[in-house]
Amino acid sequence: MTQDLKLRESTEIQGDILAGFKKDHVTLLFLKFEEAQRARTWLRWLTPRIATTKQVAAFNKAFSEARRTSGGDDPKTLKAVWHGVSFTYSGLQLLSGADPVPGDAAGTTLGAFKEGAARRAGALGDSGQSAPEKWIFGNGTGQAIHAVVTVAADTPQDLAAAVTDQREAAAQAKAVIVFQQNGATLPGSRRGKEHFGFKDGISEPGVAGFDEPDPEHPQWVKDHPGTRIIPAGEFVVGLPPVGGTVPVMPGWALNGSFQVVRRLAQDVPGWWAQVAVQLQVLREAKTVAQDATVEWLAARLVGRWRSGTPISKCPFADAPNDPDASTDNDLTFRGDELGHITPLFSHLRKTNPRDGLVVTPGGQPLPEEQVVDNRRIIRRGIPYGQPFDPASEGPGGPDSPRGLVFVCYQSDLVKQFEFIQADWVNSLNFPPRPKPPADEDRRPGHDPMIGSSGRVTFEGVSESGENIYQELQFQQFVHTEGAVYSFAPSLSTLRLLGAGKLPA
Ligand code: N7H
Repeated sequence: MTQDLKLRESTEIQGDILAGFKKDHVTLLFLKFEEAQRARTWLRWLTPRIATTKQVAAFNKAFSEARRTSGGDDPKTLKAVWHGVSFTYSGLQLLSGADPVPGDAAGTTLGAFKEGAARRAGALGDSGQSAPEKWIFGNGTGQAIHAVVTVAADTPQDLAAAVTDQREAAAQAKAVIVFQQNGATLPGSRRGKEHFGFKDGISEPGVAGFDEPDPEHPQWVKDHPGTRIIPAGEFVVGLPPVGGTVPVMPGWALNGSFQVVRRLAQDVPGWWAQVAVQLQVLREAKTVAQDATVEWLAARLVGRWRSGTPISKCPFADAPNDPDASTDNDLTFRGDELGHITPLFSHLRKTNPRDGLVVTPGGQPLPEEQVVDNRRIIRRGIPYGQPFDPASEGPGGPDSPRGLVFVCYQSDLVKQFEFIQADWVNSLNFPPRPKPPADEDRRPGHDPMIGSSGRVTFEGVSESGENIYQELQFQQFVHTEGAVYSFAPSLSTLRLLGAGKLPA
């Protein structure tokens, strides 16, 4: 271990943030405390059980090595149960008896944290069926949430035992379990995929001081071409972010990270039926080849085929048996400024436009370190519910609840998660189309995977080589059913909170 990777040794930063629990079975418990003293006693019991970055990084390394030597199978004897904890604004206030964000913090990450997810919902497109009044947790009018406990395990049995311990501890502390959200990786060939059927968790930012740089391309993580190494301060408060200037933050926040939790329901048959309908529109308008398939269009909405293979590399067909293609993160959108290969509205370009941002007609693409590196998030989501089975009338059937427990970490809620959701996913104009004003009606539109309902512009090239386009109307098949903004503090802060103190 080199001195440069000292974050791998951190016993301060919680383990899920940089290392990632990476378990197949996860439960989130949303707790509300009735009384501060009991909450502090509970936290003193919980703190020694919270996984540190050092523990999780060492385990994940040993696990990967064992898997490599066994030819790719998961080592059955290497198991761990991990715990993480985060607190809402009112949770920190209850534990410490002090205001964690005194004064006016409007417009900053502390302001967003103080307001909470429900009050920020309007700007994020959470309206109609996704409106906070309909949420099953975090809605601001029902039970308050003080803490979110994450329990992660390799087997359902280990998870169940650990969750029972947590429920007993909560009962002793007279805490109410406002909601329990279970999640699990999908079984069999769907493992690693989300419910629509696409491989997830491929592109995560590398973190300086945690991930080893590639000797040839030090801007990338070793053995992960294309995975850029981002300054750790983008994810952990108090460390240097992009640009090097550490923002002034309260003492309790140092070595912690803001956590976003969103329960995102997915209507799988609805979404796929919509893709089939839109393909028909494109065929009738002769904007796509007559033999284009539903899979072909779906891959363009994501930016990758189901296997994970990027369409920028393999535009014509998936490469499901090529393991390198399915984890390929060495993508460029340069030369595809109009989105003829990977559409501008694709989920990939909406959430990480990489090197494909061109703001002036005919201009040069903007460098990623200036415009994208400070907008990254670390995603730790996991599916919930039964996988879709069209033949089932019970669990697995079309009406059975399913979706993604979206979890992400960042050092700034406004600049990172909220910006991606509001200014990229739900912006009609993002990524900007580098064309003169006459083409203004060709706005990319919302992200048709997760964005609000609306228009997107599909662009292509006719057989005679002309640029052609077709408007499509997309309905929303991903809905927010609950959301929480919380903060995962350092181990030192947890110990102080257990004593009723809050470092200012
Ligand atoms: Fe997305 N999906 O199945 O379509 N996401 N996402 N996401 N997402 C990604 O690269 C999906 C959501 C990001 O660096 C992949 O890991 C679904 C939210 C980011 O190239 C797939 C839901 C936000 C990336 C999905 C959902 C993001 C990303 C490709 C909700 C943030 C990395 C696999 C139900 C606001 C982009 C991969 C990059 C990738 C899907 C939600 C962000 C398949 C189903 C809410 C930053």
